Amino acid sequence: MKGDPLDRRRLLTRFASGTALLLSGCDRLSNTTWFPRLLDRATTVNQTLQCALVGQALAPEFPASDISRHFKSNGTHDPQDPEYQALARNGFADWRLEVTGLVEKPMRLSLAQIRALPARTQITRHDCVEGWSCIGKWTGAHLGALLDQVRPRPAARYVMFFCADPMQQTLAGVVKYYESIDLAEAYHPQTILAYEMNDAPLQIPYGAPLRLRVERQLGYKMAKYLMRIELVESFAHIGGRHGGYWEDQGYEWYAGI
Ligand SMILES: Nc1nc2c(c(=O)[nH]1)N[C@H]1C(S)=C(S)[C@@H](COP(=O)(O)O)O[C@H]1N2
Ligand SMILES: [Mo]
Repeated sequence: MKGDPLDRRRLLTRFASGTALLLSGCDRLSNTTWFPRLLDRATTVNQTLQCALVGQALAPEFPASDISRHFKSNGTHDPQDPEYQALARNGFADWRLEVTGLVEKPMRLSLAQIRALPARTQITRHDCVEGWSCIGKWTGAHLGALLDQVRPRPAARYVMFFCADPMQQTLAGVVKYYESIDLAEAYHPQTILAYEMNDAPLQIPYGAPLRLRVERQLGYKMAKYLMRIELVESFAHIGGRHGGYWEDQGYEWYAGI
């Protein structure tokens, strides 16, 4: 922009309409019962600003022609957990997603019940912190729709995802993969619990039967092999206290791309 008034006006208009869009997303959040309370309690100028600036901004989406011919599987490819393996042998017919913690109505959902929730399909780029990217097509239930069913209690601030795959044996026992996001990210329109990849049921290397997609963050946030979701006020008492398996090893909790 070289000070050309037209360009500047265009830019400003674009910025203004973009902001309006983002703010309408935040508006929708403020109409929920829990969000204003979340802000009341936790309000920092920063958090409010973050909502205004990146609140509901969408991660880029791509045409079908961009889908990677081979999508890399990373981390766990096949959980070495007897309970998971028994569920897999049975085509996940007995698998249930437990939803617990700070919710009015804890639930145990079958895959069929999750498939019946409002869904979204998106073609997005998966960026791993190791430096590779793949584009894939994901279909899954809106996490927000699931949360609407269990009804987060006012104290809930984070959604924890507990996975089937053992990562480490410690003196305290087996450590399994886990992750967390905040409620604003949980209600983002592209945050889905994916059961399909490239129009087929999600395969084991990619997190069958259900994995999280959080498209504005790095791959390690997107927990595969989901077994349980728990709403919490804080993760200071969970695992290594940093909100995720890799966070406990020093990775950032907010892995924005
Ligand atoms: N349960 C579980 N989820 C996980 C991992 C893992 O090892 N276990 N690896 C993470 C990392 S680092 C990446 S890059 C992606 C890889 O997903 P993909 O196998 O579909 O490429 O899953 C993430 N989610
Ligand atoms: Mo990754």
